[in-house]
Amino acid sequence: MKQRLLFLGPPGAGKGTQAQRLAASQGLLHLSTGDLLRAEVQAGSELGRQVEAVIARGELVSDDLVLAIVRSRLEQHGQGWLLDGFPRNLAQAEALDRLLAELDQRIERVVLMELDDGLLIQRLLGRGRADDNEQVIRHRLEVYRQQTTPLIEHYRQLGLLEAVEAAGSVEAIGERISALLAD
Ligand code: B4P
Repeated sequence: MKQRLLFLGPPGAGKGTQAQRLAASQGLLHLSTGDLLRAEVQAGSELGRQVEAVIARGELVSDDLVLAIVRSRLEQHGQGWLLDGFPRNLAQAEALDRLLAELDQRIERVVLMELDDGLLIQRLLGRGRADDNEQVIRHRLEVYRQQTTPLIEHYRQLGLLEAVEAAGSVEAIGERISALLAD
């Protein structure tokens, strides 16, 4: 099974949910930039306060900060990993390509989770995190369309992309993803 993975998709598609399950069952490092940024907020540092304001608006946190977080984790970890919610724009994807070349590692598969806006909004409103109100969700979807969707073409051209329908039960979607990673 593929060991170096990237999960891509709109907010609420279930990247975190599936990434956590798969990483636990396969012993992969689960690297969620969203979780790491929220941990910084929880820590209550000055940096955390800045991050909190950006997340609350539904914007992206600065590339430099996110890259520093990812670099420190990947440098400490030579085994399999699953990147969830990173990269989120082309600059981050290009920086990741450079970082992986430096570490002599490469992405083996990119899983694109696809879901209609109606279901995305429903799921996020149900989750009820601080940045899950309808106005901010709509802005996050817009940011996704403008900044993150160019990555679909980037990874398609590299021959790494596999799309999966993200509607259905958590288990059913998990089975679809495992089937894509089997060889
Ligand atoms: P993230 O933490 O990445 O969160 P997300 O995209 O909103 O959610 P995800 O797709 O992981 O959905 P989940 O499994 O939780 O980003 C939050 C913010 O952090 C961003 O807006 C940005 O500000 C910042 N950020 C993160 N990474 C960044 C980066 N690289 N650069 C800059 N800024 C960055 O599922 C959603 C809900 O659906 C849950 O309640 C779940 O239980 C439910 N669900 C999941 N699967 C389901 C299913 N099959 N059926 C029904 N419900 C389901």
